[in-house]
Amino acid sequence: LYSYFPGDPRWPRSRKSLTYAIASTPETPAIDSATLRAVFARAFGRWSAATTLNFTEVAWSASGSSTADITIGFYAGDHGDGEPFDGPLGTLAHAFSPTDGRFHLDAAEAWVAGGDVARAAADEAVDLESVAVHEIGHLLGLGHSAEPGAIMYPTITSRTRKVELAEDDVQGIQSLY
Ligand code: TQI
Ligand code: CA
Ligand code: ZN
Ligand code: ZN
Repeated sequence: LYSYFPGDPRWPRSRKSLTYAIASTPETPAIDSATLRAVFARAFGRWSAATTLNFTEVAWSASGSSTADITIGFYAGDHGDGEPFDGPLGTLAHAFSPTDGRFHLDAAEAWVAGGDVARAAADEAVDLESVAVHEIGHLLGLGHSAEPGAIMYPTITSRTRKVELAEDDVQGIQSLY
């Protein structure tokens, strides 16, 4: 079964349209920017298909005054929020609960975007879209699920792709929004 963050935080019901921006940090992996944007667009699309929410990419503002609801960025090691990343594998990414909107990815991972992760050269290759779909669940207020088939189930293996919402994820998000 799905769960929520303590206190059931959620985006206000009046906010059906949320915006996101992809930060250009120095640690952003050398993934072609069109591919990167397409992966996040597909990941958000899976959640919008199950709800009345919709997500629009807006430009990242380097001045720090980004108006996006959700900000996505790649960082290595200690990046100033008290939850340092740990190099390859271990923690892959983390997302804060609504309505914080921060979504950070560990720049040290062997990210695979839009390709066939099972055929990736690195044993530690991680499928970016799979992690993004899971973290977006957190950004929207879902905690972990006890259902092994769910996107929100707290296990992921390298070189594995898991991007389809399970019935449990759909029920969880529909009960929040
Ligand atoms: N990051 C953890 C996660 O997203 C961070 C975390 C730990 C967390 N406990 C939490 C977030 C409680 C919210 C609430 O779960 S991770 C998975 C999964 C990670 C883990 O890098 O370990 C996925 C990233 F679910 F497989 F464990 C993506 Cl899919
Ligand atoms: Ca890591
Ligand atoms: Zn962080
Ligand atoms: Zn999680």
